[in-house]
Amino acid sequence: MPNSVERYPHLKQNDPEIYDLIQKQTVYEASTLKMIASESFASFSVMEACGSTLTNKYCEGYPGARYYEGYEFVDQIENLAIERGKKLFGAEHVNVQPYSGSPANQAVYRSILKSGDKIMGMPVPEGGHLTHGWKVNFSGMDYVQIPYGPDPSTGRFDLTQIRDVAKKERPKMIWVGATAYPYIIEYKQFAEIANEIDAYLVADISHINAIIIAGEHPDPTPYCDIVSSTSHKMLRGPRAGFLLSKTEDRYQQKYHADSKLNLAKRIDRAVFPGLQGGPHMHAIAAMAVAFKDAMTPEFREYGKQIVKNAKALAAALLARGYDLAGGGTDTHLLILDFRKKEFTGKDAAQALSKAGIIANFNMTPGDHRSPFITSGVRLGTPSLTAMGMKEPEMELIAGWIDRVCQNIKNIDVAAPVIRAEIADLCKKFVIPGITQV
Ligand code: DSN
Repeated sequence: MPNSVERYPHLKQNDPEIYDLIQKQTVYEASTLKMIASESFASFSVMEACGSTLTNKYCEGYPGARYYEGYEFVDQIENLAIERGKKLFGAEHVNVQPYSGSPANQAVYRSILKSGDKIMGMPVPEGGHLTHGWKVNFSGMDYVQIPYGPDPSTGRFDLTQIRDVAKKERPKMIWVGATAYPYIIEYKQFAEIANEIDAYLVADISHINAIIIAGEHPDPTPYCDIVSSTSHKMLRGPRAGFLLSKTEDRYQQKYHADSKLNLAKRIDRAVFPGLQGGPHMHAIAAMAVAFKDAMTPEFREYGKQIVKNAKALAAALLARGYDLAGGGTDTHLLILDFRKKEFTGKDAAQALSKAGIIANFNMTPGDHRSPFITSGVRLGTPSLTAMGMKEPEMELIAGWIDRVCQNIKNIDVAAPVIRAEIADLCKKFVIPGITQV
């Protein structure tokens, strides 16, 4: 077992129940295929920083302007995270304090909009995120979402139609970002649309930051007023968020003439004290570590291989007769489209899980089934790529997915065999943060 090494001796002694459950989850992750598109594997160094003594420290405020004493070293840590973030993404301003992606996005709203303003974003069933204006989220309750999404007939954005909606509705902000869109997002064209209507353009790159760093996806930073991201998912940092932005607000006179604060300062104020208290210094230190790792040639290679693997998996599934949303992928994820099958996305996700392929059911463009069962399954390659898997393994995985789908009615018989084969494959790979070498 790659993770049989005892890593948490104090925890084991003090709280065997929690220790045992962590061990079980670790063994589970090390012996199955983690294909949830928003997951990957954090390194040992990221986890060590995350589990460090920094968890004890309170230091409300920002470096050089704290409300608690004893900040000499934590200021240096936060400054390092900020400087590395600026260098990595070519950003003018970086805030590393958001507790995660949703709080980061809350701060976006609070820094540029007023309650009741119109925003354009993708509804969750179309592939957007809760915080992009979905009705059950604060963003859909306090702001008015003008929805857009991929064209059901192509699975891709129709920029002419999006421009028409934007010009008619004139939202004050446009979100560009997705959780289930397998294609390239053309920030330059979105920026042209935003410019025509004096709207802020905000990218949420949580899902795709590593492939942007690797040069496999267009870079939003030159085109967007703000870029929001998580630092977990494919970036392989801690569960936290960060915001990149321009320093000055190009719409200061139009929308914020009453404020003496520029965009960067308004973002900082929105995060603290607007929404949050003490920054999570353990997460900020781990984010600095992840930013450093992301500057290496190995990380760029990982980003490139994520896309190669997704394309190889897509090709292998198409070759076996499966439909994919939009017909393929340009990114880290693909959506199996089971609209023509008698089984649902949920049936398939549950059957895959029994066989050791862990993914999630997901709406597919043009879906006729409800979001609670769907006709799609979202598959991602970041975790497999972090383990070192390449095109030959994608071929094997497509074969296992096919066997699961062919045996969905007697999955309880088929699953244990497939699961054992998958566990055997996983043993051949070094899993970051799990395999001790
Ligand atoms: N829950 C994440 C995802 O799976 O895409 C987004 O925050």
